[in-house]
Amino acid sequence: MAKGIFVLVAALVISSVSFGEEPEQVVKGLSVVEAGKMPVVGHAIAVDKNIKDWVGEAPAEENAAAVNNGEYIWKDATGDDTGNGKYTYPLNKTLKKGADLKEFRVTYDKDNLYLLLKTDRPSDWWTGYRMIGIHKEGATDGMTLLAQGDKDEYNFDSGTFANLKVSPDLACQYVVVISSTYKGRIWDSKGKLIARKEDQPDDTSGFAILDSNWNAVEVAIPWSLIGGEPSGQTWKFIVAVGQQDNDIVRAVEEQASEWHGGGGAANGANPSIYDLAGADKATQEKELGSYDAEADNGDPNGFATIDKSYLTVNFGLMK
Ligand SMILES: [Ca+2]
Ligand SMILES: [Ca+2]
Ligand SMILES: [Ca+2]
Repeated sequence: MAKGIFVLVAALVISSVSFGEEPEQVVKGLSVVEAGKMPVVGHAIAVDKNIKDWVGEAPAEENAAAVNNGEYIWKDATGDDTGNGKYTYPLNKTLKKGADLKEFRVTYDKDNLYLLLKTDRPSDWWTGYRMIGIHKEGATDGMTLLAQGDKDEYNFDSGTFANLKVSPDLACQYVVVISSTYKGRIWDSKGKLIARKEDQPDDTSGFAILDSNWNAVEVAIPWSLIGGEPSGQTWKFIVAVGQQDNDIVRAVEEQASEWHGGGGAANGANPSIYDLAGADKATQEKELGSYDAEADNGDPNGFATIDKSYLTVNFGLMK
């Protein structure tokens, strides 16, 4: 009898293994270099507040990349939203989080580049200030200062005011910024504003931005706005996340206060960016901490420089 029960139990175990649910697909995380060699096939996305059309599986590991189901996917670490390692959030409860990058995805079709940015969800509708620098490999023009803006104007059309620059190897042909749940700007290699989205009659046609649940945003950028389709090209993306303040970046100061985070420099030369894509926490902290605390306020020579925190996307040959 005991033997009979054993056989029965063994048979049940075997059948549950054989006919149980399929294990979830586990996608192995790749380094930025490895993923940058894999052509992304691309597929269409509807910018419609629903992110279910992003069908790629994210890698299992944090701070790792994957190319899956026609998408480039970077899975950023959770909890690395500490800027130079010391940044804290403002004290007001509506601004206590919201600048922790979780995922950055890229895909495309013949008309548009599509981006998805996932972050942690803020306590209120103050979604983050998300900057995406685009460097096309082989391009000779570009700006190393990421559309800083004119201090006399201090508005979203003028620039980012993020106190951030990139190394000459990463000089950007375009800088895209997403602010709030639906607004955006694109500047070109000379820092000239070339596209705006504000739900106004003069919005740039085709530049689409829609938020989903305050923790993900879909973006469509027509190829015609950013130099044409990238068939066979390799682009680098510099992705930086901060908080927003009247649609420019919210300054991180030396001491946290109700409306400003702390952990920066006395003179305000530090970048107002909490998180980057493309590198581990130590590298990110070093890069966001590479400002000159003695430089004059607003002097780009003192700004932090991004050199290693980027993603490499290999666009396949378009048919
Ligand atoms: Ca969608
Ligand atoms: Ca993060
Ligand atoms: Ca990060």
